[in-house]
Amino acid sequence: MGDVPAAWLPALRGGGRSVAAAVIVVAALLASGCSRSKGTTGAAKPATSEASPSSAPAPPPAPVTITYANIAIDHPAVTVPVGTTVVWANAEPTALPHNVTSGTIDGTTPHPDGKFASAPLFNPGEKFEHTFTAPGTYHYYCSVHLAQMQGTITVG
Ligand SMILES: [Cu+2]
Repeated sequence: MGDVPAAWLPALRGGGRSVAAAVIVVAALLASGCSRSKGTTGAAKPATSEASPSSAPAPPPAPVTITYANIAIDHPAVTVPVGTTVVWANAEPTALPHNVTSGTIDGTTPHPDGKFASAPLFNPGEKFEHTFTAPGTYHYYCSVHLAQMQGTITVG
């Protein structure tokens, strides 16, 4: 214990044993209360981390893969839900690059519409992907093989 303030001395001398005891009890409570509050704070952390959101956002639709092989599109017309990521994979057995260009072909004249486009050429083993966030009908082609490689993605 530290020094007792001078103002308390008369009470202590006057047979105030209970007052002295009360001072000790208060001091003990303050000391233990201080350490107890630290422990409580630490114990409270796991409780707050257990809180989970009541409604998690719906997961995005599974990706859909379109394969380019033998200068052809395996699924030239696909329908997917909004939010789907479409992956074009070049699976040619030999070194034959392709591309994905959004737009249509009129006869032999391509009309790119600028909605999406892969690199000018992507090689066997490489991929291009695009996520469709709005409903609609999207046309695309490979500008290297206009006649053989045209497709449509219907989103909705
Ligand atoms: Cu091609």
